[in-house]
Amino acid sequence: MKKTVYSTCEMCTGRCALMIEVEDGVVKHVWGNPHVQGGQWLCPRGAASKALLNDTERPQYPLIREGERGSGAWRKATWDEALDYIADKLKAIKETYGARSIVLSDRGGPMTEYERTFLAAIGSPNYFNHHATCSNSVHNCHMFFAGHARNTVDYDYERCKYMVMFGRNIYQSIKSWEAKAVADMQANGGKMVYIDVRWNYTAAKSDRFFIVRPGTDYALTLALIHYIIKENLHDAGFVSRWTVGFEELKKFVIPFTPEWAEEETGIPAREIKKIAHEAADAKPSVIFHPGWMTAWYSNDYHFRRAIYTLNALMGSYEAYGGIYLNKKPGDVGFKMKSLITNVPKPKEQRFDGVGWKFPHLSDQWGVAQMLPHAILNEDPYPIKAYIVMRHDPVASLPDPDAFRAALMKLDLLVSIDVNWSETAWVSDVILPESTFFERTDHIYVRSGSGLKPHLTLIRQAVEPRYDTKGRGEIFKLLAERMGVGEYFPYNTPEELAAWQLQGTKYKLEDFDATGVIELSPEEIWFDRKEGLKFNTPSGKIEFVSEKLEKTGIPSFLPYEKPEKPAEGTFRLVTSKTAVHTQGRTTLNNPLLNEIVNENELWINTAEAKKLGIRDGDTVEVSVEGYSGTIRAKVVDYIHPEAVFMYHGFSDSIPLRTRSRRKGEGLSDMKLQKGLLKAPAGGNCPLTECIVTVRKPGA
Ligand SMILES: Nc1nc2c(c(=O)[nH]1)N[C@H]1C(S)=C(S)[C@@H](COP(=O)(O)OP(=O)(O)OC[C@H]3O[C@@H](n4cnc5c(=O)[nH]c(N)nc54)[C@H](O)[C@@H]3O)O[C@H]1N2
Ligand SMILES: Nc1nc2c(c(=O)[nH]1)N[C@H]1C(S)=C(S)[C@@H](COP(=O)(O)OP(=O)(O)OC[C@H]3O[C@@H](n4cnc5c(=O)[nH]c(N)nc54)[C@H](O)[C@@H]3O)O[C@H]1N2
Ligand code: SF4
Ligand SMILES: [Mo]
Repeated sequence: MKKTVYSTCEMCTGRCALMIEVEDGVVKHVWGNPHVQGGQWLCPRGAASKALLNDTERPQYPLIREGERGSGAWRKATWDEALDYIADKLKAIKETYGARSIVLSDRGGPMTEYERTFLAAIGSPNYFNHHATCSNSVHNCHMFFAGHARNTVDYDYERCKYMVMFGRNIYQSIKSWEAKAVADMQANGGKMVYIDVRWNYTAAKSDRFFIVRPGTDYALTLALIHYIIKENLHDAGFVSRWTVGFEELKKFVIPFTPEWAEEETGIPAREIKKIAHEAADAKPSVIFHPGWMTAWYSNDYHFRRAIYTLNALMGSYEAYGGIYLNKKPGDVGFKMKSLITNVPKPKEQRFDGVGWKFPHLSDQWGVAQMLPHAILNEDPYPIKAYIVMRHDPVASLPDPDAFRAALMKLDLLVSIDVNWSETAWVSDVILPESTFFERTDHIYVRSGSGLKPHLTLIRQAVEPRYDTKGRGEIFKLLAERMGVGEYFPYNTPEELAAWQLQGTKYKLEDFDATGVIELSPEEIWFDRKEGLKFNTPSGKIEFVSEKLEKTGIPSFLPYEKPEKPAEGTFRLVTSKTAVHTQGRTTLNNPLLNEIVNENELWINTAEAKKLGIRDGDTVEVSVEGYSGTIRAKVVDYIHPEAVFMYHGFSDSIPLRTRSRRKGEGLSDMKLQKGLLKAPAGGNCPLTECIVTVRKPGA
């Protein structure tokens, strides 16, 4: 029998809408959902998702550790046994040290209700997610700047006339629906300026591309602000209605001329002026795209404020072709029940200092890199148990040896994953989750549904291939064992959907036809004269934020030159290939591994020549205490101060035979030694990493 199941892709967290073709209980093919946003594309990883379902090299039943942590000695357990084991330990830990000694992290995003509800229900405030290595500082900055997280605003790409992107490799670090929207923008005549420290596919597709000196984008944005204000190129009406602190901003940027920025960034002053004029001509249909990954520099928090300032100066907020505030179901009077809002919020202080030591950082994301310090020093209090849900901190945070060493001191470490993650490998219990083909999750408001909010969910297409369970069942069963089962008011995903939709006119079956429920047939735009909703104390965009200044952080930060690496040393820059997700997630996927299975170190041609390195040579890359070798890729289009490699690749898990094939390789995270730190925005400063490159024997 044939059927079509509409669902959501989980090969990364882009959450593209899927159409899955099933025949006689077997997935035949996976397509983008043609009913969503004019038809969804899939990237190579989405297209290869069937191989994850069929992979024999994923955990197939619950496992309890038998030997030393990390020794790879496991015993097969039943679900009852594994869940009892976890609950007994958690109860004992809670009894002795209090609920706050239990921490939980996940991948973040809208599909996290079960685990966050569980943690709050047992009384711990200590939820955090992966954002310390992704966009913490972008989120935290925009909260104080405009009262919104990064992702509660979105971009009206299709109608944008001019976009400037700073290190947002949109055509390679893909969210398919977003890449398509940008392609549509370019097809509609929109211009794209791209700024990166190296060439990549996005650079190739842009109208103008500039190689910037690593870590100096802040100088570029300050000069743009300086010139825009000096030449009166800004949207004066928007600025006076919707911002506070313009006069202070104007004064602050006086020294930052385009000529000064040319010295810092290497981008000619005339080009900086040209960007300012072109953007101003296109305003307000302009996007200064804040991107994410320049979040990995220490000065990032204020660089972000500067990028968002440019959008405010252009009047792009809530303008056609600009940045808009995401529309929520509440904006069309729709209310859906959620598990998490039913639980009282735990009141204790958090382990990571968020809300007290770091009053400007949000508990929505937390600061993961504080965990090792807290475990090892019992500061501010003992942490004894850690549940890791769809997150692999050992593969995604810098300095994995330091992180792993702290995990070894825990009384309980549990990983819930579909793969053998690096963190799972050192856990006490692995709970294998059913893949997104094999489970139905709770209903959520689809990200990217932006102007027309719509609901969707992951829906089960086939029976679980192995002895795995979905997260809805896992956390319900754990909650029952912990005596807080009342917060999980369902027995099946269908019952949960009915509970969520109670009091609305919808039913689960309403998702059958297209995979989504559109809550608004028309785009919703707020009135730019009176109706913008900035959740700041002034209700406006705050160039000057008294609230921020009260936490000891200035509204404006003077520019500081980044360190120039000494001869033979380089700033290590990392990012993603188009066919893999993050550190380990898809590396062992049989199809994707076939396409890309080896890493390279990009190095500038002139610098390579100085070091006697030729294209294809094996080179040694080191920091104090760690070194490894990798093949050199000698290229013209990378800044001479930087070397680049893709993230992940080195794989230490013997059971993953495909990605392990090339041995442990060179680990970018191990090179990022000592970077489990938290500068102003809460991000790990991953790019503050200076490595030595040499030809072995030279
Ligand atoms: N050096 C360096 N470090 C980086 C990056 C970089 O470019 N360079 N990128 C950073 C960025 S942007 C991010 S977002 C983080 C990401 O870091 P993580 O959040 O740790 O990475 P993910 O690959 O998204 O997934 C984590 C785990 O989720 C598992 N998983 C996948 N699908 C499912 C599922 O359906 N259920 C369950 N239970 N588990 C699942 C995967 O197998 C994987 O083990 O890494 C960051 N770290
Ligand atoms: N295929 C694939 N797609 C993905 C993911 C994946 O793992 N694989 N992950 C998803 C996730 S979680 C995220 S967060 C996004 C991330 O998507 P992006 O924000 O595009 O992040 P990266 O791919 O890390 O690319 C960062 C770029 O910043 C550049 N860069 C480094 N230093 C500087 C600098 O000083 N200035 C400037 N201007 N540029 C600099 C790097 O060279 C790199 O090209 O991608 C998402 N899409
Ligand atoms: S970007 Fe690719 S891997 Fe990520 S959700 Fe979309 S199709 Fe899946
Ligand atoms: Mo990310």
